[in-house]
Amino acid sequence: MKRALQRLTTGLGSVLLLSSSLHADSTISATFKHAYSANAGWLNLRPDQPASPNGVVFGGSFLSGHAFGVNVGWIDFGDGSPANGFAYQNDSATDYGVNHDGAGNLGGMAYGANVGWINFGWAAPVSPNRPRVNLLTGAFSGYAYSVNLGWINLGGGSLVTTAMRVTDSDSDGIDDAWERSHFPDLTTATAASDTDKDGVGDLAEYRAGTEPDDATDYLKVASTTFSGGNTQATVTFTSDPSRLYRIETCDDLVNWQNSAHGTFAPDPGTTTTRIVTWTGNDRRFIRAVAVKPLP
Ligand SMILES: [Ca+2]
Ligand SMILES: [Ca+2]
Ligand SMILES: [Ca+2]
Repeated sequence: MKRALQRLTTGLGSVLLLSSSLHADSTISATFKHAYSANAGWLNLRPDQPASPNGVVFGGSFLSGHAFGVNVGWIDFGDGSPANGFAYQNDSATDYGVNHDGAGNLGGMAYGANVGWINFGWAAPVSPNRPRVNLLTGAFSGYAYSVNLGWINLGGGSLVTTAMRVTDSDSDGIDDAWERSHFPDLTTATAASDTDKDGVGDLAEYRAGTEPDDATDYLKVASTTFSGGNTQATVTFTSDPSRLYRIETCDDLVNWQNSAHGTFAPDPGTTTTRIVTWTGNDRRFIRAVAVKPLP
């Protein structure tokens, strides 16, 4: 009798542990490093080549570092130390900068001594002109706005980040900013803890972008419909816009193979559906795997 099974596994070591240093190089591409303002000309987000200790760093929930324009001087994207540990409040001269909502949408403010504030949070995330970063490619798009400079174009393919850098000072595999946004400190969540006791550890919930304090929220296959004589399945799994995904299959629970979809961005909303096909064996295990973007 033909048999097909489904199985879900979260995370599964698919996320690289990232380290940081106090003088880390910019994450901006050495080639695609420019935004453009009709009034200010090119703005370089990776100045001081080839190393760029002052350049912009794209992080999991905030940005830091500086851009430089010949006509406008330095522009500060934030000092990398938001007061609450995960997002600049932009309510004081010591707590300002550009934020990232985790799903690629930018917000908050940059500041230049010669040009004043530059607003990244002027539009709703659904706006096609909202400043954002494509989590699959690292490409920026949309516009920031400055009263003194007007629109600053981040798109057109001239600005790319090659990484999303996070800080993990307690070496538990979990981005410190994510820990501080969900817990009162860095010691509550560990590589072994499961705060909401839903059977998925806090580390795996971080990798999957699910809520570690909501027992109903974790990465799971919601439905699997088999067809084509058990050589095809339509798989629907819960997904979060802050993560990328793979669908993997195997017939022995050991040698998992990525599907032809590769690594892909989720559908809009809270679930994602893909059709996977296979040949050669009538027994097939299927799992969805969350992947941190731009490792
Ligand atoms: Ca940590
Ligand atoms: Ca949990
Ligand atoms: Ca949970």
